[in-house]
Amino acid sequence: MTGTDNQASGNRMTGAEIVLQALRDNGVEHIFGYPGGAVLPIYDEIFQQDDIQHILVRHEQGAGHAAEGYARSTGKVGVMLVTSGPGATNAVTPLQDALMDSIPLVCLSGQVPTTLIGSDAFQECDTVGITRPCTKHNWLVKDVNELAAVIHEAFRIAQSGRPGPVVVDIPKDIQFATGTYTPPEAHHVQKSYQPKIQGDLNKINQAIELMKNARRPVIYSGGGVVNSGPEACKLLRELVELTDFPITSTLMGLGAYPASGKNWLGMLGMHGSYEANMAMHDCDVMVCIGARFDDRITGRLNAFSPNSKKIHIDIDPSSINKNVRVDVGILGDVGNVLEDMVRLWRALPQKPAAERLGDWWGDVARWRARNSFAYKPSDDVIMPQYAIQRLYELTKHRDTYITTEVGQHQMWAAQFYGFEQPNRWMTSGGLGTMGYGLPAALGVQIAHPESLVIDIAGDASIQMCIQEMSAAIQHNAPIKIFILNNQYMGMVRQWQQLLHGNRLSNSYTEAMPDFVKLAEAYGAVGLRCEKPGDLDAAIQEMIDVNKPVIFDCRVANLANCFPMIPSGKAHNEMLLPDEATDEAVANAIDAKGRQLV
Ligand SMILES: Cc1cc2nc3c(=O)[nH]c(=O)nc-3n(C[C@H](O)[C@H](O)[C@H](O)COP(=O)(O)OP(=O)(O)OC[C@H]3O[C@@H](n4cnc5c(N)ncnc54)[C@H](O)[C@@H]3O)c2cc1C
Ligand SMILES: Cc1ncc(C[n+]2csc(CCOP(=O)(O)OP(=O)(O)O)c2C)c(N)n1
Repeated sequence: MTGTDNQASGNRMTGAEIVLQALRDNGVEHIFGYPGGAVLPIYDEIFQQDDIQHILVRHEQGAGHAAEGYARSTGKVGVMLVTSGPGATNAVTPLQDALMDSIPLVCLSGQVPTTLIGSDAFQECDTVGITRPCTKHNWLVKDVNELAAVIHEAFRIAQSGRPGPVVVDIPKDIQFATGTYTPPEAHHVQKSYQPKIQGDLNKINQAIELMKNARRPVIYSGGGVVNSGPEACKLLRELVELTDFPITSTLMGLGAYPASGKNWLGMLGMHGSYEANMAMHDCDVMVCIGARFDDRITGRLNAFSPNSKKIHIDIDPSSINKNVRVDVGILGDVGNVLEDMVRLWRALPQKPAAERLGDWWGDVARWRARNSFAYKPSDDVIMPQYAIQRLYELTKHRDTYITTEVGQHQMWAAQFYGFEQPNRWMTSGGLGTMGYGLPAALGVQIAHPESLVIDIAGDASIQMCIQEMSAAIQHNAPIKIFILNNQYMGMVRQWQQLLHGNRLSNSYTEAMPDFVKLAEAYGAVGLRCEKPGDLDAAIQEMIDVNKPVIFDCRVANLANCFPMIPSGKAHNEMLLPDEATDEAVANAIDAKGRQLV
């Protein structure tokens, strides 16, 4: 009997049927999961219907990251399904990842029967206890008649306000029990969670006043603009056009304003551009839109943008004044607040004179001329930055989505791949989870089957969730894994070199697998490229193959990612490429005292 038949028979259903019907009624088309004893009734229901597609992954961490990629690239809620015990504990990393990056996820987990809870039953763990700190909210459902309402509420909480992950833990006897299904329309929302989305007009007027009189303004935008949706991104572009303020963005906000836009300064922060960080340091008015003053952005807090008035738009009250005290805090959804801001700016009786920003744009031009992403090109060896530049040139006119793993390659991707639109860039920013990119690419490809989906990876990170190649093959997801293979945990090696006296402790990837053979073992296509002159043709081959590909791009082993603001330093103390210590690179030794160059 399908869920629809069940509705006809007076809304009486088993718990497992309720789960499927609630997913359908919340618009779910895909779920990412892995079965086990405590979720078998739900899997049995999945078997008997075909309107929700289940994507079988190879590890629950993969299910979570795939659901994150799916969510970020579509603006919908990502759904994962795991069994009790190890299934639930394996889900912890993606839950925390989604919490830190504000990604809406609903995780359904099986639990041992209610009568066995607390008895150290087989595959029992305290899922709500373990996931409480890494979710926005979680529930253990003990009454089948509450199951539908809890799932509807889970979807509402995951996507409203500051988006985030939620867990619904469902004991096996509740999945078997029969109860009443209530549709979302009949569901009474919890009064205690009603995020404020409309900004206070007085505050917005105060912000306009500061912006109007600014002589050295900067817009610092973040992931919250992408969270708010395409309309918010349009309004951001409109605000920049109207005010002519320079704009930078965090790693999480890339694409909300186009990289080709004339006011674009590039990403800011630890590996951000010189012009973005100098503008943040020297500005007199900072307009922070949907960003959270992360430590990768602020550097040393007491030296952060010392002379500016700060405006902060955020939907989460706990985000405002958390790390940095601001002068005007506007609580609300970015889209709504920007709509008011644009309207009020347009209605100003006297527009501020454009010339007042002349000197400031002069400063920006000088900083830009510093060319802080410069690197030494080579004809013999592929420089990692060059590899990203070529990847960008050969894919920019296509319908492309990029995911990443974590490390230097992630930062080079952020620096050298120009994002023109939001929701095209999926990366693990807050938790920095190696292993994120491959399953996230799978999730993106499931949502966008016709698009080109590329995971820009490092040789170490890719080995953390490599098993999902098998899921990609099974589900005909032709994802491309573009590994910048430098034979090191490059980001760790860079820190060891610059901050730990060149002692490269355990950051060399010995016993590297042959990635081409590995791809073939999974039934995918393996490609390798070692020479700059061969790169374009090899990338083109990767694009043209309609199958999953692992591309082993052999790059310079010891290239460093600059600029870099060392931990605890201020924005104007950043290390630039030509100040990099070539000597230090030359003197690097590994744990066995071997010279590395
Ligand atoms: C190796 C590594 C290096 C890194 N280096 C850098 C770096 O150089 N530069 C950099 O920028 N980052 C860097 N990061 C990422 C960094 O750690 C943070 O993840 C990132 O800076 C946070 O971005 P964000 O402030 O935009 O916040 P997000 O985590 O995207 O948070 C969004 C903010 O917007 C709010 N919000 C959400 N939805 C809405 C809405 N609808 N309306 C209003 N507000 C909303 C949220 O409450 C939150 O405060 C690095 C990460 C790694 C792993
Ligand atoms: C799960 C996890 N463990 C450890 C780290 C710490 N870490 C950050 S970057 C990095 C090295 C990444 O190496 P690789 O994937 O080869 O990328 P590269 O920096 O060389 O581009 C490590 C170990 C992490 N971010 N995530």
